[in-house]
Amino acid sequence: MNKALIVIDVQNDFCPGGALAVPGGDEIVAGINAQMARAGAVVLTQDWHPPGHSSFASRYDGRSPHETIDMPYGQQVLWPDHCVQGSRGADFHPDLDTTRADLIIRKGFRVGIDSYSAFFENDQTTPTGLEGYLRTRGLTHLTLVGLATDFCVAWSALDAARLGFKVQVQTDLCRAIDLDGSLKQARENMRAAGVELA
Ligand code: VGL
Ligand code: ZN
Repeated sequence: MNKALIVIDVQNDFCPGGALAVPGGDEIVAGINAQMARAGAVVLTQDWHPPGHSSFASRYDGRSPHETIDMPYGQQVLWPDHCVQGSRGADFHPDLDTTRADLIIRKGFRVGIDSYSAFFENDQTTPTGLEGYLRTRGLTHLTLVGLATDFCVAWSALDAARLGFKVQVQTDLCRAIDLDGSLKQARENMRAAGVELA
């Protein structure tokens, strides 16, 4: 069995009522549970920021969420405070069947750098360790689901394709933030990288 299901950031803060709510974010939970029950291997990712994280607009005077700033590693979108380590918002959605997970990988835990992708932080060089985990288990075919399609799911899918994994994004089990055309752009980038949008 060489297939893994990667469930991206299905956390309270990305669901309706959360700090960075993705429209319809909670609608995908039941479908993801059903998919997990059938999968050979299951990995969950968890956005996990320290208080005062450098992606939080609240850290800067006169800055608002969704503005872009220059960071040493490139451009960074600013967000409302979200998924703060140990907070309720950082918990998985209460209906997500987390018992089925073989691995939970946390990301964005360094204060000075964000990590959308499950594979690399936003400098696109600092690894999270997920690549090694998948390779040593012989997991070569990845299906990605979760939140948000145009940020953490897309960045994870693009990195996975670049690393040589066979990648499918199951779009009916994803929901998007869609900031200034980011969903369309993400879909184009994924298609161009050979990611299957199912
Ligand atoms: C995400 C923005 C900030 C995501 C995480 O899970 O897509 N987006 N942090
Ligand atoms: Zn985040």
